[in-house]
Amino acid sequence: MECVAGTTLGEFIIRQQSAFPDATGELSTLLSSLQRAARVVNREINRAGISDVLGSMEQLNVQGEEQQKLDWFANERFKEALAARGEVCGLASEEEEGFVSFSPVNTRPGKYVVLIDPLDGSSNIDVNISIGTIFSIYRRVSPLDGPAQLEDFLQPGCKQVAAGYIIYGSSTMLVYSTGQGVNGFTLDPSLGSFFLSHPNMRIPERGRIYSINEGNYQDFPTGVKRFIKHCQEDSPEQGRPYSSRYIGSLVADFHRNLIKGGIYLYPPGTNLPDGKLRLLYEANPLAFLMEQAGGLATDGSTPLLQLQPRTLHQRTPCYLGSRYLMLQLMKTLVEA
Ligand code: P6P
Repeated sequence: MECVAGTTLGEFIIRQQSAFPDATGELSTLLSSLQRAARVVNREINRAGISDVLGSMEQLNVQGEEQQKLDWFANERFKEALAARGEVCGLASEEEEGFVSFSPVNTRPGKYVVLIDPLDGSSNIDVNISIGTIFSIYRRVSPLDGPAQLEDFLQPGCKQVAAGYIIYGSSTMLVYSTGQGVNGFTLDPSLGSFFLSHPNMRIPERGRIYSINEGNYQDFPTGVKRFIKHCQEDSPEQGRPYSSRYIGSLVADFHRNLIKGGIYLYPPGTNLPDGKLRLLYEANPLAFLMEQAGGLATDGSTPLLQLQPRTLHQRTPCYLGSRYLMLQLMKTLVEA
């Protein structure tokens, strides 16, 4: 599909939908709902220092993590936006213990379910580091005439119909895919619209960046230690060594590596035997984007998109990145 810069996200969604005659427009409306909520969350993030939304809610979320005020705010805005139009029958969120079932709008049951990390990396809010929203969309598998069921949410990542993220950074971007490649849209705050700024995003085949919390080095599997040693000793391009770049905000690390090339690693460890990242609303949507952009995504032995989820908040080891680096990593993991 021809990508014309200056195209708004809404125009792009409509043009992409017209490529599928059987499209009913419901997914397009769903994506537009996400866009509207993103604008509201973005405004609140940008005012965080002057409005009373910084800091903690003085309570733990379902993960046992201290819930930031903006975590709660973002969760409520996306939940409201997705419940309002009728395309979505249910939502699973990092901030909700169980999934939330939405009442049908105009008796028309929603065809889709959405899984979301409403504000990933929120511990970085108070220090003004980029944070993000990550979303994953599936067509429901339970009977259309009833409420959402758990099976609608526990589908393997390869069944996603769309996935993406919003990064609230030096500029605010919405990056998503419906399976026809990855496209990035930048918010023009003066107009309140997202404009196509990064058409057909492809991750560079190699890249020189590895992203991992090396503070956990002693805990890494042997293969990961060997891979890091390879990065520190080898030079992917004549004389230009690899660089270690780790922000500690998943969407920011992912977005940089998607554009510049590189690899993001969150391995298992003693205290986190399945790693830290959540399969359903962090690893799977980013794996979908990574594969759509020409990269690879694995848990160290299986492609992430092939994993059969067991529970809503299950964690997974997560390796995402440029094809060359990922093949190097997997070779090292097998040899270990
Ligand atoms: P660590 C933030 O809490 C997050 O989920 C991701 O955004 C980030 O990549 C990761 O955790 C950082 O974890 O253990 O390195 O601080």
